[in-house]
Amino acid sequence: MGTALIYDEEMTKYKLLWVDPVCKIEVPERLTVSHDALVRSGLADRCVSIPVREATDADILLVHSEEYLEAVKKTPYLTLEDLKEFTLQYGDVYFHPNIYHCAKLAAGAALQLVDSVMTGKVRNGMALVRPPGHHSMRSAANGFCVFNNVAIAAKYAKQKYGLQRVLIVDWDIHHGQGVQYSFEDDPSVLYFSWHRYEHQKFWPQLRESDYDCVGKEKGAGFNINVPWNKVGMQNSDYLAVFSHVLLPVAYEFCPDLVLVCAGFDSAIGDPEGEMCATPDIFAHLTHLLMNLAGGKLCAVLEGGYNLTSLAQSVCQTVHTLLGDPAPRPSNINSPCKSALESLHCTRSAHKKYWSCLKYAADLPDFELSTKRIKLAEEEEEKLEKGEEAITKKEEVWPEPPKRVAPLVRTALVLPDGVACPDGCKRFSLSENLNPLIANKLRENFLKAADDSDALSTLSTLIALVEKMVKNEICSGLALVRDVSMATMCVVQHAATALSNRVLVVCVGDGTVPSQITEDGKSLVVHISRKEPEEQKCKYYVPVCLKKGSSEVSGFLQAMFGLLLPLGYEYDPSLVLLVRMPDSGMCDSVWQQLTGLLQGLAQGHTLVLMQESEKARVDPTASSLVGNAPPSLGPLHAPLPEDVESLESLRRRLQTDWKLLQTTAPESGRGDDH
Ligand code: Q9C
Ligand code: ZN
Repeated sequence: MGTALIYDEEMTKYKLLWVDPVCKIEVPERLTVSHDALVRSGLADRCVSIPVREATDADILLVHSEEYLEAVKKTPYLTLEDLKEFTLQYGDVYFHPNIYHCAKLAAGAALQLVDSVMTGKVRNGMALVRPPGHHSMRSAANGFCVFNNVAIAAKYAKQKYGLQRVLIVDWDIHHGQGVQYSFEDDPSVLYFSWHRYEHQKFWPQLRESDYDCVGKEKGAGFNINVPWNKVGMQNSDYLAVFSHVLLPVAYEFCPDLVLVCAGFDSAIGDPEGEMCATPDIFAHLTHLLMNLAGGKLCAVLEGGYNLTSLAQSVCQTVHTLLGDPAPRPSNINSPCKSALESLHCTRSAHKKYWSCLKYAADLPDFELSTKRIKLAEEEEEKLEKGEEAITKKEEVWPEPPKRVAPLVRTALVLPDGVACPDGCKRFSLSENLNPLIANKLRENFLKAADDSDALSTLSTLIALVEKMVKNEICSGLALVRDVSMATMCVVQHAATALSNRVLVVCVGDGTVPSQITEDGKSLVVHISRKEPEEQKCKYYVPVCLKKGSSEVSGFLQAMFGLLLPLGYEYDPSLVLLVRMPDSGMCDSVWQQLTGLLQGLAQGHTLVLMQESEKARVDPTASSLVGNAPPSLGPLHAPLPEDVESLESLRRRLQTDWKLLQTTAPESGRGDDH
């Protein structure tokens, strides 16, 4: 199933007609450069192109008042002077005789996207629109926005398709206060936003953008704000918030549809955001959302004012929507102190609403809560002394590397008689086995038996790994007689012979060969029901989860709180996912795990399973080729003892693995940018 791209040149046909330093960055070229970049990279051609339509009055009235709609309707007929005058009643926005038409197309584009995804015409998609939407309110234009495209889309999706839960992820660098106001008391729409805040110093300077505004009445807990109190946030800061706040809550919420307020002013080079996350981060943010809601994801453009950064970020997003493997994450380091403070605040504000956050750390009730006031005072002093000498430096960053998807997406090593699923390639040794490798394998692994069958499976596996490392094949799956031995064999070959870092994720109670983790060339995460022996080194992470009715939530907790951040920080070039015999893991969770891990190592995931698990081949292959698994359903609370042991493990490991942090170090330490 494909990816929709919705765009119409008409939306470039309005612009600022007078001098206004605040509005001059919102230019028609924002759309043309984004679209041109998609065309030039061949991405546009790979998408299903869907026409825009005008949103109807009824559509617009889902969010806006009649008075406001009627007022905007008159703007095409106003003189320049009257347009200026009309504009003045709103904040940071401009009108133009053609903006009403464009605003109807922008909202209509979002609705066309929702329709294409909900009817199954495509799996996901992106709408490139102007004007943006997330700042506009029931009766007010604001922040370059006229109609609230995404809020309208959410209401429309609920009404037309009877959806029960819609998730809105707002990764634009401004707070989408219009979206927040639209759904504040509505538990069926979960709104997540991170935004430049600087303790309320940054536009739109609202008290209600802070972390403690969690929604009202029935909607309490369904509004999540992560305020950034410093500029310069980087990839690690964004990933930490996804891992430790958004993803666990989103999975617990279990949306039927994901809408993204896809603003790219949160990327490096943007004059508004002044953040330092690189465009490739959007490949990861997108990937991480693509396994929710059965893959139903609609991204709608919001901000983004550095034309270079914007075009690159849009391409990264669309690449990922199309299913191309994400590039290796770049610039991963420790989240900065200020980001950890924000993370801590948001988690603690939401702990009473989400069972995945139930054991999140409380805030120290001094300091942080008074920070806003303290900062306001400092700022006044600064202004008095005239300290505010700002020189903006031009940011430079490398262009994201070309993303070439290997010709073969998924190759399978299967015993005769096991059918190869559609869309996959059966992998067998084309040439004769390299005698050197054969000898080594025989020596290392098959000393006792002269088992030609096992030898040929292992050597086929080695050949597969080599092709994956050379990027000729993206992912793989092998049914083997002895997963432990096959694991050893692959790790030794990849880590030693090819000198790559391998992330080994073992699920189930079998024994994991422990000698493979000594030198950091592999990182083993072993998830089992067994109480772990004490931990040997930072490269061996035993995770214990008790079996029970809530094992799904326990597993997800481990996946987002531990595995994902560890994986991102370790940055392997190959992921080996090992399903031990009797792991007892249900298909949908297994598929989520497989899907998530493919965000690492450029999608180079090799799955090993015991020969007896033939029934797992189809579901596993399905996620390896990039299909989104079905939703897991709303989740139960994880077992307290599971959460406790995960939490103590996380706390122990966070000195070695900085992305595991969920609170700011008490003082001094922390690499602040
Ligand atoms: N430098 C969107 O990104 N101006 N709107 C702020 C502070 C308003 C941004 C001035 C920015 C509106 C969709
Ligand atoms: Zn913005």
